Amino acid sequence: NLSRLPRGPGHADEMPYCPKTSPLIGGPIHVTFPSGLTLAQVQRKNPLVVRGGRYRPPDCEARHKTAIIIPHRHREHHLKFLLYYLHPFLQRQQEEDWDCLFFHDVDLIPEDDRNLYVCDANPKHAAIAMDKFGYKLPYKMYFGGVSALSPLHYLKMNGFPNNYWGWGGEDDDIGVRVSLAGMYISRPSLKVGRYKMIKHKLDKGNDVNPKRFNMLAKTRQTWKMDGMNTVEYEIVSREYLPLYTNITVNIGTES
Ligand code: BGN
Repeated sequence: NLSRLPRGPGHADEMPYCPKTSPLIGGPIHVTFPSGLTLAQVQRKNPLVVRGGRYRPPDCEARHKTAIIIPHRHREHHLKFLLYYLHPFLQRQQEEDWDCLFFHDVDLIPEDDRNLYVCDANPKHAAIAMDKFGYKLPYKMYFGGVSALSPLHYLKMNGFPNNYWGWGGEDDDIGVRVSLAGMYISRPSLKVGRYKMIKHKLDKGNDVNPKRFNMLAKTRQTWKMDGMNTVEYEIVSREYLPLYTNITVNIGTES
C-alpha cells in the first residue's frame, strides 16, 4: 500500500522523475558525534521531513521508495545520531517511502553518499565495510548491520527467525535463508559500503547466545517452519514523531 504524501499548494500533479543519479550526492561523509545534539536541532535541519519521519523530494518524482526499519531497545541516544546523518543522506538520494525495506542497526552511520538506499534484484548487504572490522568484510557470509530486502525477497525467505534470543547468529541465519530461498547476496563496493559504529558496551539483558551455533546448523530444517509465518508480537504503541515513527512491540520472552 503505497500511500501518497500530500503535495503542498503550488506542486503540479505531474512532475518529472528525479534524475537517475541524484545531483545532490557527494562522496565520503565525515562522521563525528556532536556533543549536546538534540532531536529538535535535527528537526530544524530537516524542515521537509514530515510526521512519522517521511520525506519526498519537493521538485521531482522519486524513482525509489525505501522504508528504514531500525529495531532497538533503549538506544535513543544512538538513534539521535543516526537520524542526524540519515535524514540529510536520504534527502540527497531523492527518495520517498517505500517499496524497499532497509533493516538498519541503530549504531551504524553510513560514511559515503554513494551507498544508495535502494533495493537490488537480490537481497543486498550494505554494511560491507565497518570501521570495527578494519573496513573489510569480517567473513564471506556476513549479512549483519545494514541490509536491504524487497517485500518479495522477505516473503521468499519466510522473513526472519523468531527463536534467537540474546546476542549473535540471527544475522547469519538471515544470510543462510537468502541462499536457501534461491537468492544471492548483492553488495556495494568496499569503497562505498562504509560505516562508522557508535562505540558502546554490550546491552544489559542481552548476553551472548550459547545456542546460536546449534541453531545455525539447523536453519536448513527450520526456516520454513519458523519465520514470517509464525511471528507473534503485540503492538504496544505507535507514535508518529516529527523525525521517525516509533512502534513499540512486545515480543515476549524466550520460551
Ligand atoms: C558473528 C556473529 C554475528 C555478528 C558478527 C559480527 C555468530 C554465530 C556464530 C556461528 N555470529 O560471529 O551475529 O553480527 O559476528 O559481530 O556469533
